[in-house]
This record gives sequence, structure tokens and C-alpha cells, in this order.
Amino acid sequence: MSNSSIKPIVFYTHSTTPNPRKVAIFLEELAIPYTANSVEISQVKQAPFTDVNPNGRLPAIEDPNTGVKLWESGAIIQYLIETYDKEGRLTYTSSPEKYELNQWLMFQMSGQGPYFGQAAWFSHFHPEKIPSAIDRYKKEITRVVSVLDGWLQNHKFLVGDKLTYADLAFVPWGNAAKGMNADNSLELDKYTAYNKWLEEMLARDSVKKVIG
Ligand SMILES: N[C@@H](CCC(=O)N[C@@H](CS)C(=O)NCC(=O)O)C(=O)O
Repeated sequence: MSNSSIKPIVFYTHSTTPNPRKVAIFLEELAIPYTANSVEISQVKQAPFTDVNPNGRLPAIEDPNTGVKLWESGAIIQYLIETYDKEGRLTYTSSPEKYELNQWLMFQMSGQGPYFGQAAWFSHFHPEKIPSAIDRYKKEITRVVSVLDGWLQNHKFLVGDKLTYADLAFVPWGNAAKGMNADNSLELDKYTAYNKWLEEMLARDSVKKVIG
């Protein structure tokens, strides 16, 4: 399918939040036509949005080209890559790389997204200030960054010798953590391999369009 014959994907999003931004980066990178359907966060736990995602969270997609409807950003990214990256620009189909891609995406989905999200929640939105909760989740940001940095000291990318979906999946929460580290209270500045990798991705046109 050439991109000009693709019908626009319906993309349920909220443009300032990291998980929808993860998907937006791939729609832009792969030049997939889409219609952004912006949903207020206050509306996500009720119909009609819960008819799209029973878990009441963004993002979600409906693809009229295939009939596929999905939620959970990691599942959506893997679907977009399998369906619309036939040349394998951002992926590998060889072993062990395809398994390693999945491994890093799982780490992003279970280790980065939820913990960075909780750090933001307890620091900025939770009605009470609970120092032990803030401390726990902020320390986890630093720990996850240190894991990535350790790997990136000897590797330019997470998998293989090119940028893949595994790298790009880390960008929106990485950028959010950069915001939380404005005063270097998370001590992220010392992770130079990680910062170089993140900055290179933040400079891509697709990412700048999504994150601004
Ligand atoms: N694991 C989910 C997390 C989705 C998520 O937490 N989305 C946030 C926006 S970044 C949301 O919809 N929050 C609204 C709420 O939880 O009520 C994914 O990666 O898609």
C-alpha cells in the first residue's frame, strides 16, 4: 500500500501527554495519514471513549484500512510498524534483534512509562505531598536512566546499528523527565550517553512536530 492510498487512521489523543505522543511520533515518522481526535482527560473514563478503550486511557487508534482497533501505546506501535514499515526502516525482522526490540519496548512500557508517570503524579497532581512516594518514583527515574545510560555507553542505539522503534518509544517520557530534572534534582546530567541519545532523537523532525 503506498501512503497516498492509505485512509487516515483515527487517532484518539491528548496532545500534551506522553503516551499519545509516543504513537504520534510513529505516525509522523512513517508518514501515515491520520486524523487526530482530541479527547479531554476528564472524558476518558466515560462513554463514548470507553467504547473505544474500556481501560479509559489514551492513546487508541482505529484503522479503517484493516479494521484493527487498538489501545495501549506499545501494542499500537508494534501494529503500526508491522503494517506500515514494510521496508523495516525502524525495525528488524531478524533474530535476535526482533526479540530485543520487544524487550526494550516492554521495559519502556513497564519500567519507564508507569514510574515516570507516578513521579509526575506525586510531584505535581496528587492532592497531598507525600515525600516518600515522590522520593521513590524520582529515584526510579534515575535508576531507569542509569540502566539506559549503561547500555548506551557501548551501543549507539538500543538494538542493532540503526535507530528503531525501541529507541523512539522512550522519547516522550524521557522528555518529561528532562522537565522534572530542570534543577538537576534527579541528577540526570551525569548520564552523558543517555542525554546524547535523547537529544539526537528530540532533534528529529517527527519528534519536534509532536513535542514542539
Ligand atoms: N499503558 C498505557 C498508559 C496510558 C495512559 O496512562 N494515558 C494517560 C495519558 S498519558 C491517560 O489517558 N490518563 C488519563 C487517566 O488515567 O484518567 C499506554 O501506554 O497506552
